[in-house]
Amino acid sequence: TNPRARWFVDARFGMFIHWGIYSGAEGVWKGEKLRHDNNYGEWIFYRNSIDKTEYLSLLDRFDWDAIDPEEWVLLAKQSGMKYVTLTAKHHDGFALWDSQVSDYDVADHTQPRRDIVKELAEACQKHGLKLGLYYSHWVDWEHPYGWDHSKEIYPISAAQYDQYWQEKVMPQMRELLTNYGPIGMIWFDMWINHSESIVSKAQLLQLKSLIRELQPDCLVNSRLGLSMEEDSDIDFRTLGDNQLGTTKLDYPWQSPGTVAHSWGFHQLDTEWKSTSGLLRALIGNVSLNGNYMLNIGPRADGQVPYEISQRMLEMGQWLKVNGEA
Ligand code: JFZ
Repeated sequence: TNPRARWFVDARFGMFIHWGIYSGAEGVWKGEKLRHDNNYGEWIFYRNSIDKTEYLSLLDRFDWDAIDPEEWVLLAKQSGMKYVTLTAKHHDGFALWDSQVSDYDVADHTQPRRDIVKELAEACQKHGLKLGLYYSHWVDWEHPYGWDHSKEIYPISAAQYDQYWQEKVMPQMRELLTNYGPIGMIWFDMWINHSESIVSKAQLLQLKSLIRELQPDCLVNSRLGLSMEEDSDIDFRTLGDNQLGTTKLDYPWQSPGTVAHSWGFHQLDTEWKSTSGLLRALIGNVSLNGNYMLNIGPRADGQVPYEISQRMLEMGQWLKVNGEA
């Protein structure tokens, strides 16, 4: 194993956090349900064709006094998890930190200005957990040239896409890697090969070089858009749905998972998995030397749904009795 990734292989269990403006919509927009079968609450901006400025009005539903990222870290710790990965920027393009690059960020829409990445980074430091940041590089619905499935909206050229890349992705990544202390991993999300996409391999390598330059210990997952086979410098592979156990993996890897179905909070998403089913998922991953990252979708007031926190705490209890935690 690549020495950089050793802590990650040993960690085994982490927390994924999907939280952003979409958490205020809860999977419903103007009385209409999310316009897609998969019901991913965090996709509502795009699925329901919401206007970029109107989308920001969902921030009125947020209770900024109640929101405390330290509570997420404490839940992770009590659940036996060793790291947390927050959606610093999801596909909607809204940054959860104080970004100088764009005013589509939380600091410019809160009074006093909030920086959720900073608050979470400090809580992780305080409680000894590693910090991961999800950054949607490939897809950004807010930027006029940031949407790769260009044909679905309007065509964009490679030059326009590169403009998005150079003026938003690169400088925002520089901010995240400069202003928040040590970052355990940047978690990218791209589920097709770059050869089928408007993003170029050169752009992906440019981004990876920036990470290596600014934070040499920071891990990069395969959903940067480069497989471990294509680039041996990728630190771990993120499996897709139903890939567990289909290939023997002799490098670090991880499965992300949810407690119900949607990643972001969704009021109609209530088919909760059982604690024993979630434990079997954890054990199934760990028995094959992998890693499991289980998701919370906090509400607009920052609260973690009881159905999620209860199951995670039960898993933490099981690990206390049976594991090394
Ligand atoms: C992506 C995102 O679109 C989604 O909103 C969420 O953040 C999730 C963690 O990642 O969705 C995916 C990407 C890849 C697969 C499934 C869902 N996959 O490969 O099976």
